[in-house]
Amino acid sequence: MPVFTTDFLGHCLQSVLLNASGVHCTTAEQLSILYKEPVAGVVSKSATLEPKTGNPKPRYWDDGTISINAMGLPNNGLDYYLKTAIDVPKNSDQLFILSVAGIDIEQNYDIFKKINAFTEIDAIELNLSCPNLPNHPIIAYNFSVFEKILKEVVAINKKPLGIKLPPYFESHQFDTVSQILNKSGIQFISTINSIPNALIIDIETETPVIYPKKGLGGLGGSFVKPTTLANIYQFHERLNSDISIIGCGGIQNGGDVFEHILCGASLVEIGTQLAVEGPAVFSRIQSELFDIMKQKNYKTIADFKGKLKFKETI
Ligand code: RRO
Repeated sequence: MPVFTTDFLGHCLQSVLLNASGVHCTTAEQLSILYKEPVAGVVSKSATLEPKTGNPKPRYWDDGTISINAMGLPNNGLDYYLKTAIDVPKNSDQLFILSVAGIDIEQNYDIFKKINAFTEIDAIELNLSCPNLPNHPIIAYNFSVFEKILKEVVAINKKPLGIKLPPYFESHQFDTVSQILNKSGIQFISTINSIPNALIIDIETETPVIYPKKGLGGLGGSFVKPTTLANIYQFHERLNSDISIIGCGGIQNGGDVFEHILCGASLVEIGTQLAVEGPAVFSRIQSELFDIMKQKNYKTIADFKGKLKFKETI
């Protein structure tokens, strides 16, 4: 069996797989179930300072391949997830990654002040890309606000820190965001969050499939994989080598994980497919990835990480 030598934040991990924040990670029970699977760790549902019920239902839909959601950050509040990090048993080499998403800038500062005291938090994923909060535009698309928040949060924070990014599309966006990230002092990025403000329609009822935001929601699943790969690849080209990349978007099988790693991801997050298939997805995908590595005679993740090849011109 191939050996995993993925080094992430100084941890030598037995797996490259994580759940995507938002899926199977809102309660302590859901997180405890994930730890029993071959995962590198878990990512909790993005927490606000106080518990939040989220948007009205129906707010999630999938057809087994793609998903759309406008959940609106339903979560049990920061204190709940800090307590969960202490209470829920895990293997010593699995990570607890706390996802946080202050609903405004000030709240992010309050959240970070509170987290510092908790040794059980291995890393923080700061979500600056939630697409579904009415009247709250995606912070990571406003580069001056993005830079300001990063600077102030890094000054307070004492934990390994990553940023969950929205998808970007233009090379000038990758240039600007990478410049901000390279001087920020963060340790990793997670790319991508769902593609914002998509619309899926049910022909029979002639309505959108979800209710909030007039049906507009974040798109996930197989359709988003090419956008994810392009984001991983373009950040891998531009970011300092000490900033790791977690890839997230459109993983359905071991081949998809292989592609994420080829583009430069150290770890990957699984969202829609976890919602569709349940926690058993992790052992299936892990063994599919091993099979591909075996066929190609790759012994470690480092053998192919970031090593995308290009065709010669004819
Ligand atoms: O809860 C949500 O509506 C949500 C969040 Br916070 C996020 O980051 N991404 C997403 O697709 N949904």
